[in-house]
Amino acid sequence: MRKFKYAVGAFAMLAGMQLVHADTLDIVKKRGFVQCGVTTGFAGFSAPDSKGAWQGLDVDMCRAVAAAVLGDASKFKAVPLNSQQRFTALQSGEIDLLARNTTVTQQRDTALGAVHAGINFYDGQGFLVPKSLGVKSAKELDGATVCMQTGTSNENTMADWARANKVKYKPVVIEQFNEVVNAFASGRCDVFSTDASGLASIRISKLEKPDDYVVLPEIISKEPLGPFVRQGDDRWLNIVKWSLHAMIGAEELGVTSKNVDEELKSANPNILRLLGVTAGAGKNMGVDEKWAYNIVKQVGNYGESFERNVGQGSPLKIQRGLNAQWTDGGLMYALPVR
Ligand SMILES: N[C@@H](CCC(=O)N[C@@H](CS)C(=O)NCC(=O)O)C(=O)O
Repeated sequence: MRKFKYAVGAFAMLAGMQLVHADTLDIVKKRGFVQCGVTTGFAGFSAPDSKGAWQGLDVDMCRAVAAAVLGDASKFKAVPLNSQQRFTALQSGEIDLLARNTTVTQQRDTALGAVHAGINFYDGQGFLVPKSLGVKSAKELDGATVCMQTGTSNENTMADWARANKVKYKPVVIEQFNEVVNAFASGRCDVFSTDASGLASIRISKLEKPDDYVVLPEIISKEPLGPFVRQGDDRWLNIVKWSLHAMIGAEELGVTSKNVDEELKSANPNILRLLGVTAGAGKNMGVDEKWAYNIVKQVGNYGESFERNVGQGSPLKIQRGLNAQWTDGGLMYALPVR
């Protein structure tokens, strides 16, 4: 009986330890796919295409991690989450990775059991208004009704900006994305305020007559957007972080989905290390040496992903701006693979 009790105790301890030390990399390898938290449908960043396949700059983060860990970018499952649900889904283990236009803030990075793994889009909060409102600048928004989504950083940023600029406004805050968009489209509020990327996406993909709307020139905050993982799992954090840096680094090195096979014979040692011809980086992370090769071959480098999803190859036509490479005056600066 006593022995039995000890055995049960030891088992419980072990189970507890396993929970604490849950190794997402092992779990994902065993499961065979990545559970990736995305939006409920936000064109350019994460939205299903006409065939139901999820596409977007953020979805490419899911695909890159699947390619790095499982050798196949299609081995992920998109878990649609609204703004309010996202951190709970990460905390509870429902998702391995949150890849969904999420602003890195000090509070989110420390107090929610989550930690960011890099920045895949530098953004800022702005305002979308119908042209018929006759407003040219955010400073003219005194007395306006402002639509925002529950659980976004946009609510607080708007409040801070309005206080600092002595602008009075009435917030209309709604939990579901489509409902808040409909409230704006039907004139229940004068203004939609969220990240500039969100405004570009809403204008093009959600409003019947995009030309009847205009994004005001003011950007009132920094919204660095990036993937998040759970705290306490550094091996997994590294995989997500380095998957992003592999995409950014490949662009800097001129390695694309088209030329990656030729680049296996490159004379540049940085390229040979990135692509696993010179071994080491994969072993360091517990994945195949072809991790970054698979990312670039199947998903593309950061610039390819940007242009295809939100840039010139997409309806959004967002300029690279801050998201250009550091060598082109932007902020995208890959950490070296060596
Ligand atoms: N970057 C901001 C805003 C992100 C956000 O959730 N934006 C909304 C409005 S564009 C959204 O993506 N909604 C899509 C959804 O809930 O499915 C944040 O992290 O709080």
